[in-house]
Order: sequence, then structure tokens, then C-alpha cells
Amino acid sequence: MIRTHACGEVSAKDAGKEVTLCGWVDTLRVTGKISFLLLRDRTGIIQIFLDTGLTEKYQHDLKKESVVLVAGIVHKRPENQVKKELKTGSIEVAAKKLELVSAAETPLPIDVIEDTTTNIDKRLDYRFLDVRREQVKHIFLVRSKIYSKTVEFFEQAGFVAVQTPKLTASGVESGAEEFKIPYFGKTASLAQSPQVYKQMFVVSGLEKVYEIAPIFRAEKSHTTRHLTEFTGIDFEMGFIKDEHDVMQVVEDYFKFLLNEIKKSCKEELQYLGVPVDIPKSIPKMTLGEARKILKEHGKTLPEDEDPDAEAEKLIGDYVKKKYNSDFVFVLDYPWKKRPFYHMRPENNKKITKSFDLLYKGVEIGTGAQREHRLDVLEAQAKEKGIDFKKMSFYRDIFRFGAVPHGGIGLGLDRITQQLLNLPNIREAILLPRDPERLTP
Ligand code: AMO
Repeated sequence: MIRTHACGEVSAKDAGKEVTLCGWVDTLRVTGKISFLLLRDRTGIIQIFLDTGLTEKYQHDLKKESVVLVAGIVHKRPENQVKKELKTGSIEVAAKKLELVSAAETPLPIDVIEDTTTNIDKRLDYRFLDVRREQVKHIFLVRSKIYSKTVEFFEQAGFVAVQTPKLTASGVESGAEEFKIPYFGKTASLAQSPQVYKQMFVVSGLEKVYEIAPIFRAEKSHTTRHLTEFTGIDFEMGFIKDEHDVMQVVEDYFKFLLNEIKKSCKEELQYLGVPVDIPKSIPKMTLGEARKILKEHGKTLPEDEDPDAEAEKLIGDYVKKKYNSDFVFVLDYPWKKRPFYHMRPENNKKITKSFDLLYKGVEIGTGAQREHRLDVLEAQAKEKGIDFKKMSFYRDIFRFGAVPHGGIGLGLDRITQQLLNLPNIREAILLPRDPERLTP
């Protein structure tokens, strides 16, 4: 490696040692004949002292965001001169040698400072520079942990990781949302959900499966919560009594996840100013109950209508106040609004054994018990005007022994957005895709 230490790793314990550091020029402050260089890498910022000789030689080369290699001696600062705003504030490195590794052009196309005024579109055009900002970096360090802790949870809970095709013939969700692409004289669709496959591999005997993978939706929505490509966290499990067994796993998952994030992302959460509340249990309400609550708050949700963004926000605020919970399961969505594969209760064919999960007033997951009885499933497909015969490989799943099962699809991007209170889902994904954006 070209460096002995990362910038944020150097501490008072290293006083007197020679270290070699390499990172980006955050700022250079020249005062008379000497200067102070703030050098930055992923681990933090460190102050480097440049004497007259080095200042004279390099002050014009050390443009912001250039990469430099510095060798120098660590000095402990006197107690009354500790720089509290820096993690490495108790020390300073007196440079002996400096090398410009890669010069940054000026001017920079976007602000690489915390209080940026660059708009989000421009920031996304130069996302690799934007990620150099502490705030943005911290978001993606947390997202990375959400990913790895999710894997940890499902592995511990005995789920099997699967990777299913993203080039598909067609899904079982609404066809309108599919991206069609040419495929050797045929038309393929980019997977809009691993729905078919996760059910297939529960029935295959793997019993409990999960997948964290891209999902594509040709939705022309311009909102702060929709993307055309996002990362789905899907799981599916067999031998369930009903949809409440699925909700129990979802509750266990979020308790585990938030506990782990709280423990392992202390620095990031502190920097971002985000408190994390861990649910003791997740309250449940039916959509009918939610409708009543909404009405009491001045919002009428027509029968057979799903809650819109405003309604979800109102429900979120209500459960926070009433149960002190950031999460809520909303149950019993109308049959009219749900896909044909959702199971319906025996005593009420107008609703489904389905649920949505709201987190801080935004839907982050949809789940259900699936209909596994072929005759009932065929009848449900017919009711929805679907030619089930054309979906022969989906139909086959239920012909040779299908266990009762259910699952949920969650969005990693929305989980990150809601956990970190980000105003726009585009802040929670490195390179968002929406109807206007295909680059970088
Ligand atoms: P659904 O279509 O509700 O359900 O999607 C599940 C979850 O995926 C996320 N999500 C999105 N995130 C960003 N941009 C989008 N355009 C977008 N669309 C959806 C949300 C949502 O809750 N097959 C079912 C799941 C199941 O029943 O298991 C499905 O795909 O967080």
C-alpha cells in the first residue's frame, strides 16, 4: 500500500512516529510563509503542517480535490489547542515530504463542501465528486450496513439466498410497468419483481428464500419515492398458517436491523443527526380502520382506493403519536387493488390476506399470503381477466405439491431513505434511474 495509515486512523498514540498518508486536498490555508493542509480520505480529515520550503514549492499545486501523498511526523497538540471539530483534532502531522499524485482541474463542476448550494441534478451528474462530501459518504456507509445486516439476518433465520433471472418472459405484476427489450427476435421484460421465482423456490423445497437484487419498473413517476431501477429485498416462506407469520419475520428483521445499525453506525448516525427508534412490536391496523382514522383527520379515502402519499403520511403520524412507533402494518387490502395471486379470506372475498408496511409514513413493503390452491388461483386469474394458460410455468408451480406460503417485497432504497430521513429517494441510491436519467 502507498500509505501507512488512513487519515482518520492517526491518533495521539502515534505521536513521534513517521506516517505516510494519501488523500484528497480538502482545504489549504496559507498564512504568510507556512500553510495548513486539511487532507481527507474515507476515514476522516487530518491537519498537515507545511513549512516554508514545502509551502513555497507546493502551494499553487494543492488545488482542492487533488490527490497528494504526504510523509511526516505526528505531533500531539497541547490540551488547549485540540481541534474538537476533527476526529484527529488532538494531533497534527508535520510534513517532511509531499508528492502530487493527481491534480484536480479547477473550477470543480460542483461544490465539494458540506453546505453545498449545488442542486441535486447537477450533484448526480458528478456523483463521484458528491460522494466525497462527508454527509453523502455517511449515507452510503449506512446503506452498505443495511445491506450486510440484512444478509446476516436472513442467513441466521435459515433463509436460502437465491439469484433469479432479471431477463424474463413476463412477470405476474401489472404488465404496464414492464421494460420491454428485444431478445433474439422475441421480446423480453426486465424483472419487475422476483415474485414468480421466489414462490417457485419455496415450492421447490428450499422452503425459505430471500433475494436482494435489482428490480425494474417502467413507471413514469416523478416523485421523491419512485425510481425505475431499485434494489428489492424479497423473501418468501413456506408452511405458514397465515400472513401474520410473514409479518412476524418482518418485525424480527426490523428489530434486528435497527439494533445493529444503531450499534455499528454510531459515528454516521451522529454525523447525520438521525436518532433510531427500535420498535418493541409493530402495530397492525386494517385498511378499514385506517380509513376511519383518515376521515377523523379530514381525509376521505374512497372505498377500493389505496392510501396515497398524503394518507400514508397521516397514518404514519397517527401511529407515532398513539403507539410511539415509526412502523405500522396496514392489513386487508381490497381484492380489486391487489394482484390475482394474493389469497382471500374464506369469509370475505372483497379483501386479500395482504398487508403494506409503512415506515415513518411511507410504504416500504408489500406482502401477503399467496393462493397455493390451483383451482382457486385459476378462478382468481379468470376474475382478473388474466389468461392463466399463457403463464404455464407459473401455473406449473401449483400442480405438483405446493405448500401454503407467503412473503414480502421491501425496497432497500426506501428503507435507507426513511431510516435517514432523506427528503428524496435519489439521495439514498448512488446512481438513480428515473424517466429522465440514464447517466452516469
Ligand atoms: P410492490 O410493487 O409493492 O410489491 O413493491 C414492493 C416494494 O418495493 C419498493 N418499490 C419501489 N421503490 C422505489 N421505486 C419504485 N418505483 C418502487 N416500486 C416499489 C417499495 C415497495 O413497497 N411482488 C410484490 C411484493 C410481494 O408481494 O412480495 C411487489 O413487488 O418499497
